[in-house]
Amino acid sequence: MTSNKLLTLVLLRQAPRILLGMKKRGFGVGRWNGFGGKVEPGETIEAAARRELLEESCIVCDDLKEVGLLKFEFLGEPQILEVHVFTSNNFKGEPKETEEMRPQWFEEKSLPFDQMWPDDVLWFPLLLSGKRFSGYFVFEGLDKIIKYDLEETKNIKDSVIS
Ligand code: 8OG
Repeated sequence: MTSNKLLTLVLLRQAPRILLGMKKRGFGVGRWNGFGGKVEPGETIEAAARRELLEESCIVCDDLKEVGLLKFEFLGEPQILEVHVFTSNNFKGEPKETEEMRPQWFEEKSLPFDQMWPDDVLWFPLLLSGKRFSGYFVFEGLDKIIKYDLEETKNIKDSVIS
């Protein structure tokens, strides 16, 4: 039996820059990523995305757009991670370092993909060009993708990727 674990991920954009944070602890430590985490029981996915963004970067954003749905299977692990990806270019506050993340603005044209999750180089181009997308990635360990599907979607919920 597999079950899905719901997670959020927020990428803030201020063209031509995008905000990433260096993950300082826990899952994904040592990698640059957007801001996000687990959806709590009783919480909507969007509310979780706002809360995690605030907790990890001190930024308030009430204008999130859901752009992607990514699923991750790790060989030997029963749980599938289901990551709901949001973007926004409308937010308040300056990013501040927290216990979880050290924020830094990057030029969209020179993202540090060699220090990001290995799937990111595949779907970031879709996000950066304003597309919606769905993906399913099978990992062996934390560094190797052995199989994946990725598609542009009109409506994330209509994705054919299970
Ligand atoms: O609460 P925690 O820090 O463990 O949440 C994990 C965060 O990492 C959450 O924002 C979702 C995100 N995440 C994954 N896998 C991947 C991935 O392959 N690429 C990116 N960019 N983010 C990921 O869990």
